[in-house]
Amino acid sequence: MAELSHKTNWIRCYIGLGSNLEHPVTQVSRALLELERLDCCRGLIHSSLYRSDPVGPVGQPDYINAVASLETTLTPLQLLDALQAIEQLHQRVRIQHWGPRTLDLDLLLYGDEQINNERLTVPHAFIQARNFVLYPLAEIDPDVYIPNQISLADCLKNCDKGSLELI
Ligand code: ROI
Repeated sequence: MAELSHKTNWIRCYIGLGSNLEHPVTQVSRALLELERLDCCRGLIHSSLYRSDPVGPVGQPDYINAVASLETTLTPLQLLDALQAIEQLHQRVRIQHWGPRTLDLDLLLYGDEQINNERLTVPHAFIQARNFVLYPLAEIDPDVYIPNQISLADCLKNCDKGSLELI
């Protein structure tokens, strides 16, 4: 009898991290450790931490941003649930649209999939417009494929680095 073989499908994903409340460097560093420990996930890599000017309402503190990448066997919505559970561990509260937050974890890319449902848009809707996503992403994977969009190199040409700085 032929040997039964089971091949696990690992999908590489990219996650944007951001924080501008309650010691943002600590929030993002802790979240990276929590991502590393997620069930059904392996091979975490991450960018440096960056300081960025806030996009959104004026008067909020600067953000600390990073991008992480991992492989997962979770479905997109299972991964989203896991990311939201980590946000909850960081006492994430949604008070103001685009307002300050202790921790934001955005699923940027899930393999080469395009996803559009009421909970999730992948690639992330603003991936092309945000220097605090594009530059850290390029640091860890300059050749990453962004489905149905221009190359990361072209996105970078269109997106000013502004005052984004490595910390
Ligand atoms: N601005 C910056 N610089 N970094 C973020 O991670 C970030 N996240 C957000 C909004 C409020 C849009 N602004 C941001 O969700």
